[in-house]
Amino acid sequence: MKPFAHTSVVPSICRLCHAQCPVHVEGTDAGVTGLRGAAGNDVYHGFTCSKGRALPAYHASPERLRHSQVRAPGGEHRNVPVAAALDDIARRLSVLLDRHGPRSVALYIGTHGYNNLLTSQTAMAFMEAIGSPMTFTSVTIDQPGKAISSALHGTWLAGPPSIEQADVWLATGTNPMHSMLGPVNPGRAFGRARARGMKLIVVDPRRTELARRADVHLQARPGEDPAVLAGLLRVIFSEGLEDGLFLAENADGVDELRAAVEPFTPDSVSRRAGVAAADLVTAARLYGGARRGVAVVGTGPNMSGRGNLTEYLSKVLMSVCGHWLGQGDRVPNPGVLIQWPPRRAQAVGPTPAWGFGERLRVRGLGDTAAGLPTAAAADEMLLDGEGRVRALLNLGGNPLLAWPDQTKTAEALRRLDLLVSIDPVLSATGRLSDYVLAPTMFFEAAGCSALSELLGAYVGWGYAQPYGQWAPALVDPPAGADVVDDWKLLHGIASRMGLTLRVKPISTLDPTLQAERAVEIPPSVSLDSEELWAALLRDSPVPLDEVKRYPEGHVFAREEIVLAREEGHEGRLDVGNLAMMDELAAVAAEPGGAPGDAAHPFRLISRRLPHVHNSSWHAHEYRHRGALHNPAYMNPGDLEALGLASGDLVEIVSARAIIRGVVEAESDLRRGVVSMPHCFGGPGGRNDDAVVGANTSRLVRSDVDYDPHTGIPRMSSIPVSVRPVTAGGVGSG
Ligand SMILES: Nc1nc2c(c(=O)[nH]1)N[C@H]1C(S)=C(S)[C@@H](COP(=O)(O)OP(=O)(O)OC[C@H]3O[C@@H](n4cnc5c(=O)[nH]c(N)nc54)[C@H](O)[C@@H]3O)O[C@H]1N2
Ligand SMILES: Nc1nc2c(c(=O)[nH]1)N[C@H]1C(S)=C(S)[C@@H](COP(=O)(O)OP(=O)(O)OC[C@H]3O[C@@H](n4cnc5c(=O)[nH]c(N)nc54)[C@H](O)[C@@H]3O)O[C@H]1N2
Ligand code: SF4
Ligand SMILES: [Mo]
Repeated sequence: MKPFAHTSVVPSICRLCHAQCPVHVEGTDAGVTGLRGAAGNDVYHGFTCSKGRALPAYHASPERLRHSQVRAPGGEHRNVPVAAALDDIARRLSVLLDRHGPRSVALYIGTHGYNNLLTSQTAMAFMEAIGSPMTFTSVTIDQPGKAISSALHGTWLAGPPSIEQADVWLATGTNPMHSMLGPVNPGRAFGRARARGMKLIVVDPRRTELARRADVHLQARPGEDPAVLAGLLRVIFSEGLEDGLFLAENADGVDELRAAVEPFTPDSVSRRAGVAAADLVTAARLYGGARRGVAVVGTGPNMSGRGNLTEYLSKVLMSVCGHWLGQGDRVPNPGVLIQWPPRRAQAVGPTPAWGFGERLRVRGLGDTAAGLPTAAAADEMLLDGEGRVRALLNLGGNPLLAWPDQTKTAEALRRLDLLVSIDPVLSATGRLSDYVLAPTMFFEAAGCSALSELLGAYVGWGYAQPYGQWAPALVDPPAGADVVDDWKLLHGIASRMGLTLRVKPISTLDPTLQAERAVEIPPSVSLDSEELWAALLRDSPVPLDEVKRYPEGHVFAREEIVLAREEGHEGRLDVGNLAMMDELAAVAAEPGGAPGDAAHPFRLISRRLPHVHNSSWHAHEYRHRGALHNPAYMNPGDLEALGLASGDLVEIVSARAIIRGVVEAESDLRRGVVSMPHCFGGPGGRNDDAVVGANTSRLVRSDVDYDPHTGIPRMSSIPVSVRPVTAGGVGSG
């Protein structure tokens, strides 16, 4: 019995993005008709965005697959009963495993694989059951520097202050106002923090919605973030703003760090990054002078080269200033659905960042703290020989639009013996897939706030309170639809292969406990999704049944203060990691600041739009000048110099490819950059259409200018030139 049988407005959770906003869904038992923010919620305060408010439209969309699809020999897709699809997929996977071994089968967990924890946990259990190490995720083409820098620097068990506790916030290349990757309801959270005196520093080539609220906006050239952060550290040391006591007790490598930042004088940073030296000094004084602070890095710098170093220096800034929570401080979120390790004022020392696990066959890459390099997944499909990847399970991702180097990705996906996507629409990747398995969507499935709670593991993200919410399935799938929850599709394949899945719990982060408490699902045993959630959350600090008692979401009465360091504890942070100091020396030795080579004088940078989520659901809500394309935003001065005006069609040329874009004036951008959203492009990855947009990943090469460990190539700050499309004159990318 679904809740709409009883009432017409029901509380639930939006699951279009990681923010998981509580919402009030209007509908009947025939379907959802409307959606509002959950006014009265003490954490989100009624927040929703236009994407969330469009969920009812997505549910009803004609684009939405009501049946799984099989690709006919001619390339077109037609309906197939899900049972028949799973039979054939299981048979073909078994043949590949027999003939070519486990490495021939790879998994890619994309954004909507992650957004649904049951699915990602089940998928990892599937890979373990077949013995394949080839799991790729969007993490290594997103912000791999986060996990790498934590491994190199070590972690502070008490964690960072929340937005309610911080006296200063340094945001480098992230725009939570649009991305929602940051504190919950970022507009309100930053507004309130600013009102109580928190200082805000933003480093971004664009005057973003966050930068407009900043005390200091360092509108630096893209890719110069290591120099900017090293410059801040140098001022902090030279003015004695470091926390000497914290460093003496908890960190190694201070002398190495001091020496390594020495070349980054305010004047030299000013020259290379194009920011005023006085602003850099002001920012350093604001940051270093505060008691508790946060330094957070986003996708921009992670994709602009040297992302590990930028993320590392950002954590080092927190440690050098002793900005982490200390003994006696309030723990923002002691945990509701997730058991966090006890918060103590002590360091866990560095752990291996790379050089372990599966080796890839290209570019010397291998497993890392952030996972296997997704930028090399296409190479693993293309390169002949022992171990070639021949099948890919694509879970809620869209490789053809999202992976770097679109041309190579297309060739690789076409070469596969078997490509299976789990996706509620026929995406660009779906069109190349042998099967597209149609899952249930959003309000047809149960969900909870565990994902947002898990984001609290990262500096600057997640809940500032012990908040939890559960949302049961609200509506049935459309009449006649042949769809099931994503994880059941994977279980269906596993059952047919005779595999028992050992699905790891969500509620604990301890690997030993995860292995011990795994939920066994033998072939042909069926659980319903609510039972699986309950099993995977059975060790939660607040029992799931208690969370369910508050359908509107609830702040639970859990209080914790940071404990003292344990007697005899020896873990120390490393602020002078050798590899990072070497990389910083390499930055110091580069001239920096060059806008690109003469042939490619602009830098194309990534950005997000408030009403579009990566490649999903472009046909709804989002329109720019009546079309669905991703504008190429440029400074009006640059447009004028090129003889261009908003709405003009241009060619954007990199060393790799040419795409077409429609330029749009944006005075918030610094000159010399082109800012263009990613994950656009037409059916099958078509790029020559100013109506549906062009794919910026086509401009990227994955085998030059990549990180030697995570493999992430330059996906932002790409050297390009821009030229008008003259009538009749152009080819397409
Ligand atoms: N509305 C919306 N929300 C989303 C998404 C979406 O597509 N739409 N995507 C989701 C995903 S998958 C993720 S990972 C998160 C990402 O979340 P964020 O990292 O906050 O992403 P952006 O909002 O694109 O912010 C990146 C910023 O980096 C800047 N930038 C680009 N290059 C550089 C550089 O070299 N240096 C510096 N300092 N800045 C640079 C850009 O101008 C931009 O303002 O957002 C998530 N949320
Ligand atoms: N050049 C460049 N490239 C980039 C980026 C950039 O900034 N610049 N950003 C990178 C980042 S941060 C990321 S995370 C990746 C994104 O990489 P991906 O995750 O591979 O791409 P998405 O577009 O998010 O793919 C989401 C897919 O999930 C489907 N979907 C929507 N709802 C559901 C659902 O309920 N269930 C299921 N199963 N599927 C659903 C959508 O139809 C879509 O096909 O792209 C990366 N690529
Ligand atoms: S930010 Fe928007 S899309 Fe994301 S969960 Fe909230 S309402 Fe949904
Ligand atoms: Mo992402």
